[in-house]
Amino acid sequence: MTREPQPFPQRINFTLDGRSLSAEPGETLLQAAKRAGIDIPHLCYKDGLRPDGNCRACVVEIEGERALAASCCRTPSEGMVVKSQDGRPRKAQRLVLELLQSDMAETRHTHRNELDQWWQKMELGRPRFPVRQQPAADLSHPAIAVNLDACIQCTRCLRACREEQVNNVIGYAHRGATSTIVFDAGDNLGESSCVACGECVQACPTGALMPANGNGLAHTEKQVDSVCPYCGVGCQLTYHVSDNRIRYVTGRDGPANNSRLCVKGRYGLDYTHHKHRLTVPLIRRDDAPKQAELGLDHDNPFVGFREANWDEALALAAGGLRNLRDEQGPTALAGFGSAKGSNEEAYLFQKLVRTGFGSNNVDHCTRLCHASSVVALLEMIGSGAVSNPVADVDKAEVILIIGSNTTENHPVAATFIKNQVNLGKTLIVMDPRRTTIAGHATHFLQFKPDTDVALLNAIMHAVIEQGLVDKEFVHNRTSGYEILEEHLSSFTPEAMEHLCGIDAGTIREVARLYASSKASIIFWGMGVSQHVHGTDNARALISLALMTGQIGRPGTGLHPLRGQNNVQGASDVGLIPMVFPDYQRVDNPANRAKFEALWGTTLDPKPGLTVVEIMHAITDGTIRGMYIMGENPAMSDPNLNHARKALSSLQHLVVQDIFMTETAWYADVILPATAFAEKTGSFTNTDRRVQLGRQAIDPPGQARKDLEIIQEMARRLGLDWHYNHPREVFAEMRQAMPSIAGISWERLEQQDAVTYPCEDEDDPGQPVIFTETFPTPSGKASFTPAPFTNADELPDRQYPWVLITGRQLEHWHTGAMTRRAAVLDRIEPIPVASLHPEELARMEIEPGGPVRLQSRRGEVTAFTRADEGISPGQVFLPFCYHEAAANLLTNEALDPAAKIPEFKFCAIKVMPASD
Ligand SMILES: Nc1nc2c(c(=O)[nH]1)N[C@H]1C(S)=C(S)[C@@H](COP(=O)(O)OP(=O)(O)OC[C@H]3O[C@@H](n4cnc5c(=O)[nH]c(N)nc54)[C@H](O)[C@@H]3O)O[C@H]1N2
Ligand SMILES: Nc1nc2c(c(=O)[nH]1)N[C@H]1C(S)=C(S)[C@@H](COP(=O)(O)OP(=O)(O)OC[C@H]3O[C@@H](n4cnc5c(=O)[nH]c(N)nc54)[C@H](O)[C@@H]3O)O[C@H]1N2
Ligand SMILES: [Mo]
Repeated sequence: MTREPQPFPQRINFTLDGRSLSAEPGETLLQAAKRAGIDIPHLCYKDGLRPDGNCRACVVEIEGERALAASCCRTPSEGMVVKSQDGRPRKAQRLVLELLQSDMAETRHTHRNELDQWWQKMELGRPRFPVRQQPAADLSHPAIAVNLDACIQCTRCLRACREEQVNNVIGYAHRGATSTIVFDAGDNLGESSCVACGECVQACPTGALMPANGNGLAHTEKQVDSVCPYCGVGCQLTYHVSDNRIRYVTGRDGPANNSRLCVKGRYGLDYTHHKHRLTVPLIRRDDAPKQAELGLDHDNPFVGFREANWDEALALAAGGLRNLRDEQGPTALAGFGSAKGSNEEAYLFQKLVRTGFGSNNVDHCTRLCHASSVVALLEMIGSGAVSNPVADVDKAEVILIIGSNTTENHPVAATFIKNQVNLGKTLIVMDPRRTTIAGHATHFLQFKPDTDVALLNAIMHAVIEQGLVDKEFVHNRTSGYEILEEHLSSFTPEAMEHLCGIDAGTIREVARLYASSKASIIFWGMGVSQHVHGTDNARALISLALMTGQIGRPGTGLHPLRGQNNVQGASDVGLIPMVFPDYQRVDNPANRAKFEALWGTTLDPKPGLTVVEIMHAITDGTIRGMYIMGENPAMSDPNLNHARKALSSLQHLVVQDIFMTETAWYADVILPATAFAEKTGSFTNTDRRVQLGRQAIDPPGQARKDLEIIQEMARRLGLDWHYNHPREVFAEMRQAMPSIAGISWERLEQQDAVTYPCEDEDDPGQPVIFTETFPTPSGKASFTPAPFTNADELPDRQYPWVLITGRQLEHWHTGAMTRRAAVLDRIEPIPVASLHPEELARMEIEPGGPVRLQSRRGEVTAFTRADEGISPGQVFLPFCYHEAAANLLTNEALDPAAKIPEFKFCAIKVMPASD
């Protein structure tokens, strides 16, 4: 490709207060001054927000102009002469600050009041003007305190809320002296549609918006840069710490979040300090029933356990596993590692199972998550990794989201998508529920659950029909297209519209938009993957991208949004039964030889069992002992009555967690581990970006670092391991994993984020992949046609409703962490089931009233929420509430290729709780 020579960007020379300065193109006077170390007061301006120029604190005098100019909005022109530090502009600046200061109440809500800071810098005296009438405080929101007596109406909060996060809650109302910010239609914040992302708090210069409960007032001793422990977006943040407590958190300017956070990252980290933290090793008492028929009593969780010292607990924990291994062979054991832990922890955990237990029976929650996406991706394009980072949406013309409730589950990623919609991009959302992101879509396809393949095949049919196949891409970069084309011939939009519930015209339009745009990108989530035909759903999506050539360039590709903060990393480092680190198959002799040499041992050539298969193997009596670190299968596995029975029938169970989880109740030994903020490690986000989580506080009581505990276990299983720091584990990982060979620990410490593939230390990392070839033997991608099939269990007369399970913004999976985070639990304290209001009316259930949900496998009672976004005949139930555990109802039927269970569809009955 030949490139036009780019003219060197012209810098603009101008004079400020007698100094010759030069500005970058587009740079404002204020920014150029700041860079040169010249202080011009400013309040309504904040880096990252659109300059608004409303406060006039930053006015400057420009030679030849009569009116003073707001330097935050004005760019210099060549030869401009500007004055900011004395005379007319300085007088005006002082007057503005004085007027604002006289409106401030006596009480301060923050120590970092920017108005006060400028006030001191400019050495101003007491304001001369009378104080205005002060508005009352609004303390109705659990996360955010509103004290408008400190508001200077700079509208930074409004821009943060509307333009940055696009949550559209804060507005500006009234005129003149009564003008004020408002929430929605003037509601109290607590009753408004606020999602508590706290971006407004971070933006507010005066403390008018602050963390509730005075948390933001705390003086902190140290600040520690880290990342968020919740989802795969990988937001960088800073902990503000004093007395070994995280006092509050601010967003850091990381590549995945540009300083933005969501409610969990900003207000949800106090689980770390919760009184339920495990602080001492626990051992099941000899007199306690082994079968854990203690009842699951959340008010009395420690019944049946006694405290032990570490030596005793570790001896028993590892001894029980060792005995089973020696007596019954390696396959009597299995391990679940964690996608909440670091790469180093996950790497050592799978190495422990493979070299200490002696089998490949190691898996983790990825099996319940994107396993089907990964199977389809590996099969068709040779790699399970995302092709482009989320941030690439700025280069896309069309953004397609399917089966992902992005605003709730990847909230910060969603902000970047919403930003693009505001710039006029096309957003197509496909989901059986009208979620918040659907409200931002230009095209929302509320199709029938379980019919992804019908809809996607019809879209592909329409692509062919409209002559929009990218023939050159298909020819050069793929094989097997003819079989796909033939397969699609019967999937006409007309034939599919009744199946999927989307009219043929819309199918054709969406096909045209997606296929003909310069760059289209697809994001998908659990709505696609968690079906018995999840792999086929993903295959259809991948085929769509391949046939239209919408992959392999900036702004165009495939992005299965990764869920847990480190599910990408845990998978990469081999916490999967069929593959060693870097997806090297265990049944390939060359791979095995390589790892046998690296680890100095012999390895099992047989792929191990997956999560749900392990539960079945326990029931069958083949697996007798387990080590579970940082997972809560007694809440997160399907058909819990079965899974819990299996766990309780284990001969020996070791659980390593930070809380007494439902899973821990079945344990023989419980090892108290450290929470995210109490240890250091590397984590890989959904963009394939490796980032550092840094230790900020010490663990409580006798809790120990996961990395240490794994090693203590390993030594007692006969392995001579001595890694003194995560960096030593990372160094070994680099030897085993070509994809991260170029990332050193030092580089992570310096750069804070490095994207892989990163082959050597000079490689800047590759955010966009598959640009020339696909990592398959032929270098080409291949098509796998997907047939349309139904869910395993369809509604019938006895169980006529469809149950969809999933998530809520404020809670994390099984609730272990977020239900112990005060603000999050206050916002969503009780189990809710969402139903269409007409259905509630028909059953004469008041919204908020209790409802009984029953499947062939179990029953729960939850409180209803009227939601027009869900279709009649369907119920949406989050799985975070132990009082109404959704997985008591779900079906454990598996996708045959990926072994992922069908969390997204099963048949239930619904009745008022009184029946
Ligand atoms: N707040 C919060 N955020 C999280 C998590 C959390 O627990 N809480 N968990 C993290 C993890 S591990 C993951 S995997 C992600 C998951 O993130 P998402 O994939 O967004 O999660 P879900 O809520 O499970 O389901 C997504 C959507 O699938 C839709 N759906 C249901 N049935 C179908 C169907 O048949 N077809 C299609 N196409 N869609 C369907 C649902 O209506 C729902 O909107 O979130 C991550 N982020
Ligand atoms: N019905 C239904 N079920 C589902 C899903 C669904 O959509 N519907 N989604 C599935 C998906 S996608 C996923 S990813 C799984 C998630 O399932 P799980 O991984 O089982 O769920 P979590 O609640 O995230 O469990 C994490 C555990 O790690 C502990 N923990 C946190 N930090 C640390 C740490 O630093 N060290 C240690 N040792 N422990 C720690 C927490 O206390 C918690 O017990 O759920 C699956 N189950
Ligand atoms: Mo997940």
